[in-house]
Amino acid sequence: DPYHNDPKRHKILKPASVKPFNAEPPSSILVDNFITPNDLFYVRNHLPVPEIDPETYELEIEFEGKTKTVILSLDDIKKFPKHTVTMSIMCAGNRRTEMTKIKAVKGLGWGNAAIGNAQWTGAKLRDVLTAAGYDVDSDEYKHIHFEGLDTDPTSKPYGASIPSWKGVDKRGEVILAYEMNGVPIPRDHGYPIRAIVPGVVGARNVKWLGRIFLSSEESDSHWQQNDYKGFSPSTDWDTVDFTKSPAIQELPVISSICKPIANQTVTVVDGHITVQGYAWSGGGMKIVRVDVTADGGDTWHVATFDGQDSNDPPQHWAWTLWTAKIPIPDGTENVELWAKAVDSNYNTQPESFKNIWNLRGVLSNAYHRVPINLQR
Ligand code: MTE
Ligand code: MO
Repeated sequence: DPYHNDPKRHKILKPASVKPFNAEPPSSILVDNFITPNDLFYVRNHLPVPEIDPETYELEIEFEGKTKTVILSLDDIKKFPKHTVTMSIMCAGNRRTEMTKIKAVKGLGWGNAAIGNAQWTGAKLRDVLTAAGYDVDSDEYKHIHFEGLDTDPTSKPYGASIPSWKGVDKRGEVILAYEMNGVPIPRDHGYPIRAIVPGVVGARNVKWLGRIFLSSEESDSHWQQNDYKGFSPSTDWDTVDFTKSPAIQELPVISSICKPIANQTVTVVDGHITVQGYAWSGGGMKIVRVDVTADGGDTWHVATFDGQDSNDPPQHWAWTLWTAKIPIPDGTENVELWAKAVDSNYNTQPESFKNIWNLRGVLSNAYHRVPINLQR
């Protein structure tokens, strides 16, 4: 069993698959903390968790067309100036099960908790590449590949790439992280080194980083080329052409209601109920507003923010936690809550899943709709 060395996980994580391990916490716990505790952070593994000895760990850095390989130990990476970013990581498939209600999709059945927010500490990729002899202002290579030390049965590693401008940009804050929330990164989340790419889809935040490769081309990995791409709702498995869609990088704006949960019975207090959730946007955009309605959009109530980073866009990497107080007319026995967020570019969420359905069930960011029952 290639999975026999996988780490122990918190019982609260609900597996969507066990081998490889994929699991999310109950969404209600997300709004309890601005920083998601490490053991409650969703896990998305495609392969067995590699067993890595920190003493012998090596990171290889290579440049296309050049023979030299730079090799760094864990201690070498820790010698660079330490940088911390607070940022959310979200899977492109977060909230997929809601999209599935329109029509089946291929992908793990994620609820709305395939997202978490953490403080990541490490060396700036910009500094590491500069030390490796790369002129970060040269634009010499278009793409930076990241390869994990997790491999499939044919020894092919998990891999992805990002545009190089993002990897070396001063404001990009891409780091080679060795700490998650102040402790060494747990095995499930990439021990000992993980590429942290703020504002960019989870899939490019490569865990158990073993190799960095600068190239004129994107990564040719399955996950870059034949997965994590969006398509028209009318594209099916007979017509899909993965070469025609770009790989997902910066994610669109999303929000979700975490409390109450669907079909919960909620007590009306002083004619009101309290609704809590998260909102987040990719590319370093900031959430500027969250609107909630309980009457199908006739009246919208603006949420207050409980947790938000002070960083300005385009370096606003963390999610926003919010609370809305919703008035409930006397006698109402049930309502459907809807939430939508607006980011600092005034982009907002699509109204329904019907028009954004795609065969892989990614980018599932339509209004969250949560039916609840009321009691007094
Ligand atoms: N990195 C490696 N090496 N192997 C993986 O399977 N999964 C990716 C990404 N990095 C993955 C990886 C995906 S799809 C997501 S959503 C995030 O890691 C999940 O990060 P987490 O498990 O720390 O929440
Ligand atoms: Mo993912």
